Amino acid sequence: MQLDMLVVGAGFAGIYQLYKAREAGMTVRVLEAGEGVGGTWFWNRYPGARCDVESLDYSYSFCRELEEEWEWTERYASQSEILSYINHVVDRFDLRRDIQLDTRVASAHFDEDRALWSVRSEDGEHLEAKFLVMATGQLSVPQKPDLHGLDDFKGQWYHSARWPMEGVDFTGQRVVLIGTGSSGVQMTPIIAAQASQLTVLQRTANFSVPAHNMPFTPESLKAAKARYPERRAMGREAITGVFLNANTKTAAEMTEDERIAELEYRWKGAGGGFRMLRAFADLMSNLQTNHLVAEFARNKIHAVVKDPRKAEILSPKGDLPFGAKRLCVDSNYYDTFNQNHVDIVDVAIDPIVEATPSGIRTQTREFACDAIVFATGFDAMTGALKSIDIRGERGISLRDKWKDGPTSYLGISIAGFPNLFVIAGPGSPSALSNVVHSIETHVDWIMRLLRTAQTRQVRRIATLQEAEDGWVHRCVEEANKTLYPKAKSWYMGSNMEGKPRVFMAFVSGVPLYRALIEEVASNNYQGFELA
Ligand code: N01
Repeated sequence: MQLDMLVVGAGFAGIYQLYKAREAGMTVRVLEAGEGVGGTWFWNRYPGARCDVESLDYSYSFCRELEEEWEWTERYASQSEILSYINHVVDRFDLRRDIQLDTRVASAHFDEDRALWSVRSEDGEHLEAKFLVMATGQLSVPQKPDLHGLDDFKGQWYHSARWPMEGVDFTGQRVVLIGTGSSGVQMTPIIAAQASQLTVLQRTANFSVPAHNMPFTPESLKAAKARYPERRAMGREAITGVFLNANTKTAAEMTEDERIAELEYRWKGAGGGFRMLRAFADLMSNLQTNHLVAEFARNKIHAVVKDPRKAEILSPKGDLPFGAKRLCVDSNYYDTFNQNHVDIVDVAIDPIVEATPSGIRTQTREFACDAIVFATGFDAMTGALKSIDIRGERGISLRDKWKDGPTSYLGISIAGFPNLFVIAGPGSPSALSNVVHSIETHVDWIMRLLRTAQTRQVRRIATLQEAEDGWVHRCVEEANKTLYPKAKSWYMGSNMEGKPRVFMAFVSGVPLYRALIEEVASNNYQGFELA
């Protein structure tokens, strides 16, 4: 079957891409590995899973009626509510008929003579399309430590991103949880409420800030919706695509009292969450300013966690800049460790050795348990794209091309891979932004490019190598102006052994990024060859 466009992935990105391509009169099909739509929100069903970007922002902005009719119940929606929302969107716009579930793409090869992408599923189905859009997500391939002895473990083990559909009841169980990123931080209080014993194994303490989640009342939701267009417009002009009331002053421009007041306001009064990252204009570029915020956050941990031993383990070390590893946003995370049956263990100093039939063994201790939970994250940014055998011009393989780290032009296209586009991929601000906003930006931009191509009867849209080199250089340059590369984070590939260490996102924010991609478009798609 030959289509105008094939889209891989039916999460937020693939669904919007389908909507826009169909609107443009294209024949489209979305191939999705899962048995339902939703991407991240389909797979990540662990206890306590919810978004840490406010739902009024972490939602599509393309349809005013959709914004009006959907009733978010909480400031930060739960996984199940977001999944219901995505399903609602799919049905409301009659998108389901072009989404093929249970279909994992194995390969995608570019046929140069016919300028067509030839795509095969793991089941052997073959499809062809003029354009291939990878909407495979940044955090979709789970990574689990290769733990010796796990097969002999007599209890059950789970990964946060492959949680059983029917849920897990930990009532009365002894649970060992490995990992203290966003997933681990969110599930800790919920598992603690059920388990008889919860031991959290932490390799690196990260910063977590209070979410201050709360239900909407009919009045508060109505009031927020009345200002929706303004809210969206302010989001578009904000560095992360969400308006967080950024302080435009550097720390040095404020007095000590003003600095503390600003931090307290953001921790509590302003509503918590990512607002902390906007506390000072130079927070992510000036180590001295960053230390102030890190110290403030460490003091907060010590104020909440009564046991000084636990508080010390939970406090991030001085070499981790605040926010350089993705900030966690929590509800009662630190307070959970005040319960006697919840403990934290520093496995950086006492490394995990193996699983045993009865639990987990570190170098010096053994933790007997009934269940092991891996909240150990993902092969981020590149994992999903590299899991598919993608071959472009002259049979060049994406896996080979990206062996030293991902390269792209504008985070959207890749030299040597004509007519292929990536939504919210490496080299774009997506990982550091409200990803739904970034997705809409990408899809809208791609669709304009495709309309131009159609008008000019272009069959092949190719990225020039020098344009890609320039973009990669620009991304590195922008990252080096900040403190982000100082952390061992998934942004850098440092969460996985053997993965190249490269900062994988465009760090300088959504408005600058949008200006740059607009400039490319208005300069006759500079950096592309339209043939
Ligand atoms: O994964 P992570 P995540 N032995 O990579 C540890 C998004 N998200 O699933 O820091 C011991 O952040 C690892 O230790 P270290 C969000 O963008 C969003 O939590 O590498 N420990 C770390 O503590 C987020 O950033 C939401 O030293 C090991 C943890 O496992 C991203 O997804 C919710 C280990 C992994 O943390 C990923 O979050 C959830 C090992 N061998 C996720 N290997 C919301 O919207 C890894 N670790 C709220």
